[in-house]
Amino acid sequence: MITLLTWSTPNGRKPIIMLEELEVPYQVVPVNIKEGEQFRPEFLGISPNNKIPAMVDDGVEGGSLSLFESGAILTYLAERYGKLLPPSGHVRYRALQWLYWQIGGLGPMAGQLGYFAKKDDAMPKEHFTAEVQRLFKVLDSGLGSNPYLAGDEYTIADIATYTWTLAMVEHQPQAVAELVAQKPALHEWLKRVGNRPAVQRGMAWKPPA
Ligand SMILES: N[C@@H](CCC(=O)N[C@@H](CS)C(=O)NCC(=O)O)C(=O)O
Repeated sequence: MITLLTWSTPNGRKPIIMLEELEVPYQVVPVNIKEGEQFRPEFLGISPNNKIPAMVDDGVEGGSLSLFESGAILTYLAERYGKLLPPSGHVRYRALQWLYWQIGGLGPMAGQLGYFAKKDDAMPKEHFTAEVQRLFKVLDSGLGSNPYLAGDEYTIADIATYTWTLAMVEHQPQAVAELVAQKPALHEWLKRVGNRPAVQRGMAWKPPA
């Protein structure tokens, strides 16, 4: 059985969407990062960086496998079930390219914008707004006339990038709404990915009250 230790954030939703796409059994252990549960020793034993998501798969030959970092978890699940990341070829490497771009670029910059948007200091707010806008333009031009980031195929790169792009559209509209309206490739991609039933189930997941 696969156990996800996660919360309802852009990074936390990625493996939920993935497991919904794969239609395999899994359970979720909520880790309330607002209450500091990411610092509990039992969670740190799995995710020493004190961040969600993390995953434990106890159905693996050679003993149970625990992982942290959403990109590693998505890659593992894609390869374990043979879906959403081809084993070789152009689509695989384009998907990995965009996955790393999201993990190293869009996610951290969007996270910083979310943090500084609530503060009084204008300088970091402007800096991270400009950076997120730049990354949105990169995303739009990267899509070009393709339906998905790696080309014709929907992959783990779309899952990873979607949760953060939507978070910006919903929570930082002052920074990105106008831009998205002017970028048909980006706008259509958001709709295309957001219409997938598995994505809708993953986005609707809520921790128990
Ligand atoms: N690069 C990591 C980032 C994970 C991350 O930033 N998680 C945030 C929630 S979205 C978190 O757990 N924050 C709690 C903390 O920093 O204490 C990944 O992709 O998994």
